Amino acid sequence: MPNVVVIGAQWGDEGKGKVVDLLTEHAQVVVRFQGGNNAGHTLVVGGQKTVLHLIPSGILHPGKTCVIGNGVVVDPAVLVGEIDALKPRGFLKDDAQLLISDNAHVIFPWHKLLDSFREKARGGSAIGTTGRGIGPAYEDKVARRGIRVRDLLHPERLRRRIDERLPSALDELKDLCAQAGVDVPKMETPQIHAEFSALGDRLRPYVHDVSLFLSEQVRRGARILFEGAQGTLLDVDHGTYPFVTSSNCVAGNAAVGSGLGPTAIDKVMGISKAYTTRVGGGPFPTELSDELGDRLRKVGDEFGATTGRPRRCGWLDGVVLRYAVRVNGLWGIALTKLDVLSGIKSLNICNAYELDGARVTELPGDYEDLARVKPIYETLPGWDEKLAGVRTFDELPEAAKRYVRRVEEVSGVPVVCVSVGADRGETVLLQ
Ligand code: 2SA
Ligand code: GDP
Ligand code: MG
Repeated sequence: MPNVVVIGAQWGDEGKGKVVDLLTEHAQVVVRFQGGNNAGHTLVVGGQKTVLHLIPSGILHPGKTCVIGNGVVVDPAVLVGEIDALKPRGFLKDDAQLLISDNAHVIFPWHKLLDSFREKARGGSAIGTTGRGIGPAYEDKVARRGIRVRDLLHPERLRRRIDERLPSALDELKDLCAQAGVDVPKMETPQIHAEFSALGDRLRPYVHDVSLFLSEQVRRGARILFEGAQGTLLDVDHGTYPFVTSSNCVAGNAAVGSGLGPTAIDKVMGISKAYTTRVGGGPFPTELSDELGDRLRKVGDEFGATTGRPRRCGWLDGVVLRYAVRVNGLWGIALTKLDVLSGIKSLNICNAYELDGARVTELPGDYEDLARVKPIYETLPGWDEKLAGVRTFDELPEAAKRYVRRVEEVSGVPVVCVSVGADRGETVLLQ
């Protein structure tokens, strides 16, 4: 297997964690390159479930190196919690298995407070963020006032940098708290400094120049897997702006967010559910706000892996898939959760939209237009058989085979793998 980027082809939660865990067998290094602990990546191995938020989904494989790249925003308490939860279970025995970029930016308490209070202030037009401080942390990075993982290791610098940032964060919070009619939460440099330098001490053994490490691995011919978080339609440039996350989720960012050149990437695999989900606000043309949507949520267990929020569910959207193929340069698709569609009499796939009386086959660029489109569906026969035991393409019911083949035609790229259950083994490889 060459160096592969695995990205979400929809609005996230496509099953990237499961696919990355599966592919790790064929790689030596797994890298997260964007997002933070807004992500929830679920791995099920032998019936045992692990949800990861920051540590790459290769960590259940002993001997594989997991890397948190410079493009990630790190909540150090969450990361320490994740490390501490893995170790008693026998994972991450060797600390050398985890590397954190010294250039990754840190999420501080003001980021989380700003995230939550701003969402409250937005009222009905809220983005529906995860409240983890992701947006405000990326804002500080771009505004050139962020504090990085490397700063946690230098107490004096850290104190100075908290001192520099805290007053303006408090000013904004004061306004937001006044609007919300609540007291401003207490935040002072000494407490934050003590807490974050202690966390820095805990993380110290893992902090490295990740770009240097990765380039050395590439030179030696190690196979690298890049693990995307969220999904293409949540990308800050290419998603349904402004209902997006604050990082680039598309494959091109795998290089930037890990400190490698784009020539290190060989292939890009997109992950798509056999239907569509979205969590948070924003347009979703194929959403099913009826019993069928409820059924997909129940059978597919569609609840946020980080916040527990119910996910919005709908039919597969071919316009979205083709767009994901284009902006990521997808070579193939891993189609997940096909099992969830069992028992539905007929299945819709959206192939185009109607907008102001015209048929459009590309994604409208403005969210207000996307909110107005009417999906144009084609209907395929469903199947009753349960798919969890299926391991080869030939074993799939004819209607399921037809559905998979239609996904290939609509998207224009091959389906390279079909997932029929949450467990690592519940997978059908086509290529
Ligand atoms: P944020 O917190 O600033 O990144 O939120 C901005 C938008 O991005 C969406 N977003 C996500 N969408 C799907 N899954 C995500 N991870 C969790 C999961 C979500 C959860 O795995 O289920 O538990 O709720 C994720 N993270 C961010 C978010 O909903 C906003 O629309
Ligand atoms: P990620 O963010 O893309 O890693 O996806 P999440 O972990 O947030 O959400 C995917 C959910 O679907 C998790 O609960 C997985 O365990 C589950 N899952 C993944 N693949 C399949 C599948 O093929 N069938 C079923 N039923 N569940 C799956
Ligand atoms: Mg998720």
